[in-house]
Amino acid sequence: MSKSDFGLIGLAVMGQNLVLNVESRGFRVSVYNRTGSVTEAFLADGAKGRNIEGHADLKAFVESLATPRKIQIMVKAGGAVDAVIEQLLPLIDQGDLIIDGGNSLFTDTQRRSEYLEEKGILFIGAGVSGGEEGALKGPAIMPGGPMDSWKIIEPIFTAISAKVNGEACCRHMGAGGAGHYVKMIHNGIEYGDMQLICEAYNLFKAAGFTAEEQAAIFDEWNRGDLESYLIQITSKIFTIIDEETGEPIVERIMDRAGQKGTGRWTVLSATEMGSVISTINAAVEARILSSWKEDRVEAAPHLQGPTAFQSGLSKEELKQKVHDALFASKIISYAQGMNMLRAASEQYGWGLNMGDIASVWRGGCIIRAQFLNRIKEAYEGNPELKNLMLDDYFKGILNASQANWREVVALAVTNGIPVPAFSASLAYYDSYREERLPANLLQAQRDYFGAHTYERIDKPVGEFFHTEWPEVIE
Ligand code: 2AM
Repeated sequence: MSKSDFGLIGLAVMGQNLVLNVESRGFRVSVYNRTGSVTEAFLADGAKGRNIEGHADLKAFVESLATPRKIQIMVKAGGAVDAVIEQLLPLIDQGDLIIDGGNSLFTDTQRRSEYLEEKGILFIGAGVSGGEEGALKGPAIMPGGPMDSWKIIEPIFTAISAKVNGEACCRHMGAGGAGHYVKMIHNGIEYGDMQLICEAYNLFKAAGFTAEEQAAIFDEWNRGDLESYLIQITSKIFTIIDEETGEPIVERIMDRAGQKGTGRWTVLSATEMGSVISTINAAVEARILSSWKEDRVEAAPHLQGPTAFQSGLSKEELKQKVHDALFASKIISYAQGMNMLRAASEQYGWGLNMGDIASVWRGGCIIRAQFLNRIKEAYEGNPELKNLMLDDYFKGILNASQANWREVVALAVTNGIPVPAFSASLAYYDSYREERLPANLLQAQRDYFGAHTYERIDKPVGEFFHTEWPEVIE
């Protein structure tokens, strides 16, 4: 029997669907799973009658692969990846390629890259996005690792990935952990997009919009400049009625959000590098706050706020203003995310290409959206673009939206409706365009208690001054 073109270890749903996707593009695939019964079930069901062979024995699995072997690991992120790598090492040869397609932390990927390079084993850390359906029909793939390792898997990954205008949503991102880093930022941005949509919904709900009306709004938005997968599914969510109660299902769902941690990793990495991603940060914190359900229920009767929602706006007016607030905030979130990627690229020497990243995110993944075409164009037009907000298209949108955006944030604040991501985005916008921030006072305070010195606006940069501040008498 001929050898397989590709091997995959880890047959949870993502793994199974990727196997089916690879096989459907004309490749022979071998599979292995720690628990053999899972492999058997897959062979008897999804893989039945297809060019897929399963193995209960890892050695036989490895031997079934054509060299250089291409083995993708799709197991739980963390120690399981290391465990599988260790099991493979005695069985594979120098020049074989291991791909980690899970949601690994980029520093783990950096470590594994170095470890395997020493042993002459090729390694690619690939972010894969698109959920179960994406894995089956075409995900966005963000591979990182040495270029020559990438070339080995490029034909298969290009074949299985999503396509936009005939272009594969899969490009080599950079060395080492670059692929998993880009995937991490993708997830952070996904958190931001979702939270912004939730804030729009919260305002609409307070203003008395029915689920049906909201389904129509998001459907309309999905046909305009906000067109995206997340807006589309949001529209559909509002159309689903709970059979038991006859209410929209969304109103029966517990308001306690889960997270697997990639959003938190994004925030940690941003803090470490001194990047500002306040929209994503707000989204991560909003999830954490949502999980304090019992505390919130307990606090609700004790802490006062405004009662009846008042806006003085027609529903049509409110809809338009919320649209502008959402779109402007989304631009800020992406501007922050792209700048964080650039900072990481400089720090780790990855040479990330912003246009390529936006291009890969256009299809297959959760944040896929029309507007990524604009981001791609912005960075292709000016690879050195300092901030997405300063690109002509995005600048135009922000300038045209800012008045409505402010009005929405003010309205939310007046009515006691939390809009952490809308307002964090607006504060970033207003800070970034401010020539003079109040950090002069901050410098005075630092000089007061710690003699940290300060620069003066009327003296050359780099010249430091100190004031003898009056002694504080307690
Ligand atoms: P299992 O079916 O044997 O549990 C998602 O959990 C996937 O990762 C599953 O295919 C699971 O295999 C696999 N997995 C989790 N931990 C693993 C480990 N330590 N070694 C090998 N596979 C593991």
